[in-house]
Amino acid sequence: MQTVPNHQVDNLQIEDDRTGLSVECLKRAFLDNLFYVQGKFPKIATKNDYYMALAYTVRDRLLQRWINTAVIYTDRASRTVSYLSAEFLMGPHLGNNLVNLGIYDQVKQAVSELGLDLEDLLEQEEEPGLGNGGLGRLAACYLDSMATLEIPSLGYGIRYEFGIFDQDIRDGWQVEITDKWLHCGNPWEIARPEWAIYVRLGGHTEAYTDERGRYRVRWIPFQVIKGVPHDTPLLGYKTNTANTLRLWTAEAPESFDFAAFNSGDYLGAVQEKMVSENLSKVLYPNDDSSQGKRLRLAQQIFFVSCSLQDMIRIVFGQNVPLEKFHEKFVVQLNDTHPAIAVAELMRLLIDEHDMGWDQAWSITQKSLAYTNHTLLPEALERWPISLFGELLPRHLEIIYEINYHFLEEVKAKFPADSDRLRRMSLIDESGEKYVRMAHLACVGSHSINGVAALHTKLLQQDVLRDFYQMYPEKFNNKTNGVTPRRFIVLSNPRLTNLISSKIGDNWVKNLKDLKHLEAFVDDPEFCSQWRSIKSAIKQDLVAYIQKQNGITVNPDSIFDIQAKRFHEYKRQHLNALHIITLYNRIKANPDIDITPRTFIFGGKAAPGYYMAKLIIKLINSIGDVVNNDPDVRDRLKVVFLKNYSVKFAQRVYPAADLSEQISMAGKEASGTGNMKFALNGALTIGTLDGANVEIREEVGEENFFIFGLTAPEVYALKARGYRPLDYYHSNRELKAVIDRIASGHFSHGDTKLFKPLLDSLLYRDEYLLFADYQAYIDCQDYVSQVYRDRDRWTRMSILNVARMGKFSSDRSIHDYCQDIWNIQSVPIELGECIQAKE
Ligand code: CBF
Repeated sequence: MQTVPNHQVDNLQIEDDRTGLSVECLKRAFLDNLFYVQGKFPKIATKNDYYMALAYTVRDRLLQRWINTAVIYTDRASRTVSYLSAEFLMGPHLGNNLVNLGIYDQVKQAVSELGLDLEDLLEQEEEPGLGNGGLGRLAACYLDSMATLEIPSLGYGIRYEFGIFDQDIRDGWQVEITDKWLHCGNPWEIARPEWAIYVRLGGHTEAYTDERGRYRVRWIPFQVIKGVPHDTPLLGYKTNTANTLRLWTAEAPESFDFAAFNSGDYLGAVQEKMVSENLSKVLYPNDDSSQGKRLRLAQQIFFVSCSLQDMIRIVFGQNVPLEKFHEKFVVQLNDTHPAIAVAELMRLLIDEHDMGWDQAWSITQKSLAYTNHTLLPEALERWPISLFGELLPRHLEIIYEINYHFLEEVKAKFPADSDRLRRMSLIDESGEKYVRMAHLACVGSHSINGVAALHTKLLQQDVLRDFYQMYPEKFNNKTNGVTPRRFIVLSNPRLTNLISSKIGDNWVKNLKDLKHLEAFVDDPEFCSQWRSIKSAIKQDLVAYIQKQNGITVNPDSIFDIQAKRFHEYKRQHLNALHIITLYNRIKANPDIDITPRTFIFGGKAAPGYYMAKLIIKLINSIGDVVNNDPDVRDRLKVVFLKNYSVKFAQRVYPAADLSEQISMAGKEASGTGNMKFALNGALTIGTLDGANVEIREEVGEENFFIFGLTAPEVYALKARGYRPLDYYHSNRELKAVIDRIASGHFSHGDTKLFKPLLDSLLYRDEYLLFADYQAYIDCQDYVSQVYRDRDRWTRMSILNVARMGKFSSDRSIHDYCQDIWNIQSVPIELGECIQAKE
């Protein structure tokens, strides 16, 4: 029997080059990886070679923990969370792993002694942009927290070859460029072709009677796709737990290639391969909208089927009877993208594993739980029946049967209510027929949660009201959270050090401990240190902006930042109306006393979302005029930072004075950027939407700039009949702003360019910008006034940070564990012998 040594021999500490953490050992390991993995030596090594050598050095240290974790989970057949998500926006791995391993400083010293700069190497990493925004980033925060809380978990998703597009700005317009995150290789993952899984698509079904005389259905597919898992270890913060992110790549099964090759159809075989590989080629770049595309449905069944089959393989591997699937796994569905899991798990249990309907249904419901992330009707996924049946004929039959049983239940609970049956059915029959994925998820899960208190309430009252009345016990709220490791410790080391110097570093794992900072809010020295840190970080951003955009920014101005996806409901254009209001005031009175501001924007628009792209163009056009108008005299600057990403976000959040969270109330499910800004000491200007409501409750209303209509007021105004033109005619400043845009002032005299945007505001204004305009401007004037009182602002900033403890993703995960998953932590000890099979 072979054993892996635990490096402790007769009290003599021997450092293994793959596991040791001292500076000397890290240096040796780094050079070893440079030679033997990259095949390079310093004289000819590129920056990427050095990055790769360092990444492998760090990965080796993860592997030690990963393997220990896997051994213990396997031995104990631990209950496990499977987090199914079409998106994981992980951000760069290297820095986060250094933080979680607790070796940031040693590595910095090691590479510096080798003549390299750690920041430079960190910059080198191409981040895996396998998500659009909030939903994918939330999944990544949750994986970090699960590992930190020592919760056995597997993240399952798709290894898109092309993640979210890179954004360039040309002549003020967004231009999309293909993301090539894999072009230099990915040192963090390990492919596991031996665990490949096959997924069927298309074709037809046949009924038959089995040898025991039972009615059965067989699915004869048109196409089979092979899913190959690629595993990435995810280490918790200062724990030995390293969980797994398992992403699937689509390939053509060889047997299919052979058939075509043998028949001499070489091109046909290659074509087959390309069609198969298409499935994991590209991430759909749409946030908050569903387009009913065949490829997207194929992607969903692909990763869901691979993942469920993989779980069944694990169940069998650990000698757990399949009847206990729900005891071994709880499967969290991250929005409706994986909702096909309801039908697929039923199919696997019934058709492939011979289980009866009732037992399969009970296991399915007990295993699955559904998180809803949006109230936008256009984002609720529905698939045309024709498309669905063509791609997934067997699943459609199963859904019809689930629907039959479900509607019987509804009839029993609400007799003689045919309208309710129509509303709740899994099939929308109001026109062309559709499968409603949110309904499928609700019926097939034992838990349904929203992502902020207001969002959950609105789900219960509106979007999922019928389901709430049917199954009130399934509904619960789980307010989102963010990981303090990436979003303070890694991205804001200066603030981290200051905080830890006062209250110790327990807060990194127990974010509520930040409340101890309140004791220092009246300490002038602490306040001055707080201010100096913000100011130094702002200086760094000033330099970055100068380099990136060639714009000179005043570091003492208010850094007023809106960084998020571009969408009309998020109202970046309301922010633009404020900029023009200030600009108009300066033009009318050039000597007016205005608190200097730098307006910073970042974010991508879905490539097909014309209005969002026009808003980007408007902001850049305003910048061109305002930044170059001598009357403005550097009091206002408008900066659009291109290509918003996790890496970029880490640079921007710490530098913000003011965080813009100004969506129309009732539209933003939660938001998580709002949490990251506030954790870094920015004050928020926001509506009572999503998690803003809870942030304000926590930090205190006197430390939060609130404005605008509430969700009930929004509904009431719309119900009364909203007329944006009335606001335009009756508000002098608003009219001047709109007229200035319409005059072509920001478009070189072109009066047509922004007309579609202006028309949509003047004649529809679906997101009530005009109704909220005056409240927003008044609130912004108040912000400018408060900012001039530096002591007051600093105090508010400290209190914001001190009171943000609730918004750690550790708290969210703790709540999921208690209320939905019923799962306990499994601590991992290092140094246990790993025994090879005899
Ligand atoms: O819950 C995470 C985030 O998800 C979204 O980004 C989404 O894609 N539906 C929402 O728009 C956010 O409000 C939410 O924070």
